[in-house]
Amino acid sequence: MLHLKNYIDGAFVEAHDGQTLEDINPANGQVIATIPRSKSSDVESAAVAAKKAQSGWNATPMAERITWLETIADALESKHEQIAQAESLDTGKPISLARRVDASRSVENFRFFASFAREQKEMTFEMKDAMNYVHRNGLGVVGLITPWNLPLYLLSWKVAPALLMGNAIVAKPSEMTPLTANILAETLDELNLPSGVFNLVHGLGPEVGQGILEHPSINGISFTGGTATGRIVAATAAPMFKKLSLELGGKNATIVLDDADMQQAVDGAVRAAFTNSGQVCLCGSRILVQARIAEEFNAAFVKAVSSMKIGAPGDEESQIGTVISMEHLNKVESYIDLAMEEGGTILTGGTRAMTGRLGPDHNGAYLAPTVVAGLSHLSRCATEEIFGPVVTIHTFETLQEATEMANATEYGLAGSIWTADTAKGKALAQTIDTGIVWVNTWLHRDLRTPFGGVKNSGVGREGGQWSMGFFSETTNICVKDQN
Ligand code: TXE
Repeated sequence: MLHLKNYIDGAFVEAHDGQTLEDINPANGQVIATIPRSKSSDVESAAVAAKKAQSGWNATPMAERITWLETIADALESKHEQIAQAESLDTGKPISLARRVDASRSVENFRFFASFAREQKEMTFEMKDAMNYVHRNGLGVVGLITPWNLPLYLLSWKVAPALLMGNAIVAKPSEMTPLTANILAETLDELNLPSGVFNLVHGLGPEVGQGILEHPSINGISFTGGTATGRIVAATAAPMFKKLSLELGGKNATIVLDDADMQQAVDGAVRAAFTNSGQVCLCGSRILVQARIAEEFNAAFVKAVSSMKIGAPGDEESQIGTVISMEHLNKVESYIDLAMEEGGTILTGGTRAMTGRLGPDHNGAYLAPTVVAGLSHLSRCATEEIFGPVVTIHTFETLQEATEMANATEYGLAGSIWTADTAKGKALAQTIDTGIVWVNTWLHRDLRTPFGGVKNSGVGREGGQWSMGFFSETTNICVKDQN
């Protein structure tokens, strides 16, 4: 069993009071590791170290910071398999997914921000008698709070631009998935990143997370997690005038028009619904199908879903592993019960999986991918974020109806449209109130583009210049001509 520590001011340390928490393997309930159960005094140490280190880091030339990102990318790439294994163990996701998505994207995040920054030109505005130079300084110390579904993917998505722009960091990963944040800390330590530039404090949200939100020396907060927690983050940080980026939940629609390529739409809808057992904020957890093809689509979709291979996270063949914990499994199952009460019909799934299996993966948090039909698009199951392998399927007649149904939730993160007519798809996309809509694809990301939600899915945008903007203060230097 591993005993993880905090990483503060360039050293691995226990929580001040020595308390620990257990990190549980969702596939078998066994303890993988202990982590410090830190408190606000540990956050204080991290914030002091970060504040001390930040001015030196901010003064490091941008070109050197870019080289740092490239060096970090190379070092993480050399640990690709270690990262994938740790992520699969911690989250219960299939190892193939952890390799393809989590480990690869974590490396790519550092590499992307390095190459993107290299392409940037200094912004200037010329006047008749003066020149204006737009300058970007680091915000100062930033707090990065991240969830359990894509642990290092989402942490590195924040760490890379934060370092690039000259910030020092106090990071808190989810207490349920601390392993890969620890690998990142070990990597930065091995590379001798200046002490205090990156600090990692493990523990619970209401203890460590809250400590970060409230700390007066932490100037900005980038948070990814649930909408309910996002409200607490905003309520705490806003009166302190901290800069805030909130990436919150989603209830995304997959809209299938009657001219869509059937096979492409089915494959896309399956991937959107069940990648990472539906535990991606971008997952398409509501499928809206145009009436003329509904019967054919539903049959093909259910067939594809019921043939997905559920298996142990470490099994190379698995397409669906566990959800994050037994507690979360209970929450997801409560939505299946609710679907029955709301008048729904289960077309496939709805039950735990792997329960009869002997061996170490017995009794894990496995749930068969579940498709529910017959519910109103206004039902709770069709409007609340379930964040598990459960999808509801609905029918519409006109495009206007599709828009109304897609927009009938408090969320506005993402969505996808499947059609042979891309112009029609693009026009329909403009009527959907979400931060991103994909046409004939899903989770197809260009890291230069703005990423973020509308309505209760978040505040602010990340990606390319938006991340660089968030993690900096933009100032103007106006130099008058001397002649
Ligand atoms: O997320 P939390 P949870 C959704 C999903 C899920 C629900 C709850 O619907 O079922 O949120 O999941 C830290 N101050 N998403 O409870 O609590 C916490 O320790 C500061 C969507 O795991 O939002 C963790 O590091 N921080 C989502 C991080 O916030 C606090 C991904 C996120 O945890 C805190 C995950 C506090 N008071 C869940 N309380 C997405 N959009 O991708 C908790 N935290």
